[in-house]
Amino acid sequence: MSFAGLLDFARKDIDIPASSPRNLLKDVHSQFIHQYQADHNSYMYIMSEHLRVSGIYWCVNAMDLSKDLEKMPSQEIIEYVKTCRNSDGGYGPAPGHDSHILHTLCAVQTLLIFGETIDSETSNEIASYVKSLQQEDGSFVGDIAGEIDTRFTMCSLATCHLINRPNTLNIQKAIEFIMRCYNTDGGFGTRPGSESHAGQVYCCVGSLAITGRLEEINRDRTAEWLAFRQCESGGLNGRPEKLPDVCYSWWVLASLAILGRLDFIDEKKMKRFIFACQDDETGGFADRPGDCADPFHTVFGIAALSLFGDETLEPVDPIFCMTKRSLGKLSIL
Ligand code: GRG
Ligand code: ZN
Repeated sequence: MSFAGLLDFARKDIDIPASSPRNLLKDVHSQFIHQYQADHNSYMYIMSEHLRVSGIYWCVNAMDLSKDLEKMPSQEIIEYVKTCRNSDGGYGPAPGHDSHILHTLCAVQTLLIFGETIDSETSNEIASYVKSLQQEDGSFVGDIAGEIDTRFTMCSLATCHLINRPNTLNIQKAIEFIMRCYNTDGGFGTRPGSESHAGQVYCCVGSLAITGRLEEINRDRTAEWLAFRQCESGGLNGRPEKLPDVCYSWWVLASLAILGRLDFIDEKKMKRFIFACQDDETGGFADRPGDCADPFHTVFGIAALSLFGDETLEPVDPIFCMTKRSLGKLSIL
């Protein structure tokens, strides 16, 4: 490899192609999402059964943010999500799959986006499932496999908040565990001693916000670590020396919004990167310009643009990643 080639390899950023889209192509994304969820025979659909309920939340939320929720087959989706519920009170990704906190939160979010009432008995059972995941040290496992991760703390606290059962969990211990994952650089990791990662910062800052404990951290220090995620291209990475990816537009920007520091990011450059991740032919957003679009990067790309106040989109809540409309215009910030 030439010296110039080596330099290019070491440079952790991308060039935005001159032909990239420069504004939001909202309608083509609604078509992309609608088609994705309707085509049950596609390779992508069949291969993603293990994350189906999360996928449903990404699609339904993208449509709600795009003011196109009525285009989704609400009854069919609600019935499907309900069949994913297990006798332990949690939800799996598909019928007959074990419960997992990631899918339990996504199931609750999906039902609430459609305006479904979760009755008191169901809420109690969900809360008891979530409680069963909390460990002695305050941390949470995601399922019976027993892995501990700050993602599962955020999902557990968010689920119990959304079903109005916040005191089911040991909040003090949950926060003590989160604070053991707070690093001196201002970021948070998956577990005590783990490297700071923007996804985990979102989970930990979100957990502190849900429990009203943001005063535990130095907001400016965390916001500075987040602001350093912005690359020359305008895109954001998840940690130092990594490539930018459009989903970090959400994880980083939402964290900054929760911290009241959105202005730490160069909005113009960032929007340029987000717009460039759109596929103007198939619709949808990819992680980076020119890659293959998928519902995960589509919802988080759209949600980030909503945080910047795009008027063609519904306003999003930075903690729960749902429209303020579906949360009843309530925010706990
Ligand atoms: C949306 C309310 C709500 C809750 C969700 C599960 C969760 C809570 C958040 C996940 C946050 C997270 C960890 C995001 C990162 C996702 C991602 C792109 C992981 C890839 O990690 P690496 O190490 O990628 O493969 P990098 O970018 O570091 O190379
Ligand atoms: Zn990504």
